[in-house]
Amino acid sequence: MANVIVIGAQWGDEGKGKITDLLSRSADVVVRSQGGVNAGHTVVVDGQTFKLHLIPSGILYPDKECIIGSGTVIDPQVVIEEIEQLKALKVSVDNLKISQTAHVTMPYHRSIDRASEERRGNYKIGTTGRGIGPTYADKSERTGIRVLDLMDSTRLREKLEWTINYKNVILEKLYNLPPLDSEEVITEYLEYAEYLRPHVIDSSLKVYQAVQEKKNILFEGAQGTLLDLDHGTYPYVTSSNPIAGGACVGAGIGPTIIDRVIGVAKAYTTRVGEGPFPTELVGEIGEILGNRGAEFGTTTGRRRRCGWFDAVIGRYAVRINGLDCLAITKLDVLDTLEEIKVCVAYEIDGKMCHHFPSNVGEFAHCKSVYKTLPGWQQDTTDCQTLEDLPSEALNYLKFLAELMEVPIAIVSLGPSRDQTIIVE
Ligand code: 2SA
Ligand code: MG
Repeated sequence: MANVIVIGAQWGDEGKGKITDLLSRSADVVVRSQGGVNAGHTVVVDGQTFKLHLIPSGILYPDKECIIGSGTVIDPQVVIEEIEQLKALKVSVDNLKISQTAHVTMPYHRSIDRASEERRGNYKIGTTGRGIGPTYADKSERTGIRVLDLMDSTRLREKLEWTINYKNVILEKLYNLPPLDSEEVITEYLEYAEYLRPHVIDSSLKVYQAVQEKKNILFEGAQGTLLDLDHGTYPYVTSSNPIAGGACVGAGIGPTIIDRVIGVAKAYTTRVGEGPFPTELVGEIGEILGNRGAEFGTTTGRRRRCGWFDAVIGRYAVRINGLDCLAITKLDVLDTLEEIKVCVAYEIDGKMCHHFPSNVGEFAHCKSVYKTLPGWQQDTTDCQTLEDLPSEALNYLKFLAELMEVPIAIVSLGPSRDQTIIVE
């Protein structure tokens, strides 16, 4: 197992939750490095469905240490709700650790996220409205509140009195929203602080100690490569770095400790929120994928846009993340289709393009060039090995691996743990 990063190779929702849950079995420590409660992981264990937002899915194993790292943003209210839900389902959270240098999402972040989206009109991003962008913006602007501020009531009061005064000007003058009462917010957050205090640690040190003790560490990515702030489809991205490099930054470790990077991709493509999507299917097949794949956001319940597999994006994810291999999920969703298309290249202004264009203007008007493959029209949900798969399904997988020039190590054929083929 060693030290492994799992990342999303598309626009998020690739089924990372299931894959990390699977890999968690051989891990001693599971780390979330970036993102906040905008993420949504659905894990099904023994018929029970767990919807997790910030807590790593490794929490479902009592013997794993789960760390919410420094590069994440933490909405204490949501995390506490998540902890309470787990406790109600008799899942222990004693092994949950929260970085003291992670940033905290405050009520003004959520208000500003929603209000600024509204103000953008046609230029809106389609955020999850969870205050993610404004929390990271404050981090960059150096006006953020960190978990360690939350743990010190004097410092919290000092910082929040100043910050809320400043944010109230924005809320009132720019967005015509009611101002926040700093005393109320301070009281609320001091209660959260007491609840979370037993979990708060120096996370980078903890991860390093695990490295020294030769423990197996799994870095669990949230969102996906194309939502990366630097390398995604800007501005239709999230405000963190979901790519493999982001895992090192967010966890506070050096890249030399990473042994393997696994990319997770659906057998087709989905995206939530606004922004260009070359292989999007707006007609009947899009509906079939959406319904068979239950393509609704875990966090916001929004319907996900669906389209064919895009190998240009796949190759880009291989490059940007240095992927060693791929996990292909939801192959079974394609079971009923007569034929299946794969985007092998783009046509941009009459020119063929095999590389993902970093100019979003070009990306917005590129046309997909497809190769059509025969479907298998058979149920694959019980297949346990590659040999069990219909030959067309196997050919489809081989074609994807050839196009992306990386091996496929895992194939997922349904939500439960046993609907999985491990190739190597
Ligand atoms: P934000 O809220 O600032 O991070 O939104 C910015 C863009 O990033 C997209 N985004 C996501 N896309 C897919 N899945 C995500 N998580 C949830 C899930 C989504 C949900 O796992 O199901 O429930 O709607 C996620 N988080 C952020 C978002 O759509 C914007 O395009
Ligand atoms: Mg998700």
